[in-house]
Amino acid sequence: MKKLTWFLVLLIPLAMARPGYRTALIGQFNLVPDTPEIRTIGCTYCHTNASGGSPWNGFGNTLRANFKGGVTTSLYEALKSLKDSDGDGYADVLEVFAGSLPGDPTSKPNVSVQALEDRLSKAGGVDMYKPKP
Ligand SMILES: [Ca+2]
Repeated sequence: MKKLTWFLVLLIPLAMARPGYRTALIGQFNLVPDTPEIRTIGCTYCHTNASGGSPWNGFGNTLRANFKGGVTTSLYEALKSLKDSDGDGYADVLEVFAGSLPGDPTSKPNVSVQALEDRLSKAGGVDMYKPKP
């Protein structure tokens, strides 16, 4: 029983801290918030494991490398860098815009880079992901 108590004491703060990053991304990406049945963004958006934690995928490492002023600022800076974190040929910002996973090379948009760049530009460009005041 004592081990279980310590496990819960350690687990609860971890479980409560990480959803804040996830919900920040949902807001910044202008996505539909989670419902009790559906998670809009899973932990594998930035982590290799479905339950989060270390290690991070390429996009998660890009965010971590830009982590200066909080998750929303680091996200915006990462997207502005036009990096292709998973090396699938699509810049992270294009994958965020298209709804594919910027840290998973098996997940990529099924339209051309040029078509996505044109659509992103018409939608407001990377500034549409600028942190909200
Ligand atoms: Ca991808």
